[in-house]
Amino acid sequence: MKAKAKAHSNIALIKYWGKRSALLNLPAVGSISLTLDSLHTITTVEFIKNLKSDYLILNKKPADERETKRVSSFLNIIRRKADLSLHAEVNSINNFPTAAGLASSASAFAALALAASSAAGLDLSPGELSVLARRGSGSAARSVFGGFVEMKMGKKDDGSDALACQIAAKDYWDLRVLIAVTSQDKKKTGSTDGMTLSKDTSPYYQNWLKTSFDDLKEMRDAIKKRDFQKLGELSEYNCLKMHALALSSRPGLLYWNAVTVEVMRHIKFLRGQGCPVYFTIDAGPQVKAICQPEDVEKIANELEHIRGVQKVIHTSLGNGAELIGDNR
Ligand code: 2P0
Repeated sequence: MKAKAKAHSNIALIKYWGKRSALLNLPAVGSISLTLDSLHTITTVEFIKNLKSDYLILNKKPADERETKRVSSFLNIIRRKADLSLHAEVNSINNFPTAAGLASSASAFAALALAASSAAGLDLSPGELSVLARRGSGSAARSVFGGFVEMKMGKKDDGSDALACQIAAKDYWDLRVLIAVTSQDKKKTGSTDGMTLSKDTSPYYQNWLKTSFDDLKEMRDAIKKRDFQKLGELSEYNCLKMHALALSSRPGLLYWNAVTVEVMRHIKFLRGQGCPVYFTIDAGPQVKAICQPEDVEKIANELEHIRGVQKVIHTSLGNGAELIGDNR
């Protein structure tokens, strides 16, 4: 009753911001992402007889109560499905600093969904696994798949059609992402709370929902045609629109710092010089530069020299979640 799984993080080109149901964690909009090879989580789950409660070790340290509770609630979903009453020991390691404001819930819940469901004896299809991972974190539903991924908002109340699917595998198009880390501070408002606030208070929320369909359609088209300019322009547009929504919440949510803005400006400047590079930013201060392999070196060098940029992480596209090691 033990299994080990690995899943990669992802960044959304068309963002998920807003829920149509908080209870089942159903997104109010679809989203499109790239799975990232360099950022991953490896999680081992073992259901053990006579264990009094679930026990979580995060990055080699016992997790705090809040984190343990979140994982335990997620395991309850699996226990119900598998008709299992045992508690589990969960050991999870990220190969990137959790506090660095890089998405960790996506890779964490995708790896946990696969490891825990396998350890519980469930044999889920990738689609079923994506539905399960979504219950832990919306973005985790996408990390079940590799390469180019679309998350469907779904229409059903039970959430069975709110799942991700692969648009294209990573080898379809060799894109690169350079992550400019501008701060290691923990953010004050997490995504879940931020989304609720935007839904409840932003005067732009309904238009965000309405315009999401066109963005998704255009992005699918850009990927189909391998049209880098279109993919990049649309990523920036959708990213800025999401941040405008966050900013227009009450009180306003500002996820950027001064260096974030400086990096955005520099990316625009490089583009003006004929270098094809575009940015996207999640609910945090790090900037992700999207580019093509031939421009990686030049762009990384430029970003590293911006004052306040702490480091630049290079990544190509990664695979979906997979079982690793000896699973019994
Ligand atoms: C995204 N984000 O599409 C967007 C863009 C952040 C900004 O998905 O509440 O941690 O756990 O479902 O998955 C982050 O949201 O939120 C996210 P929950 P999650 O990547």
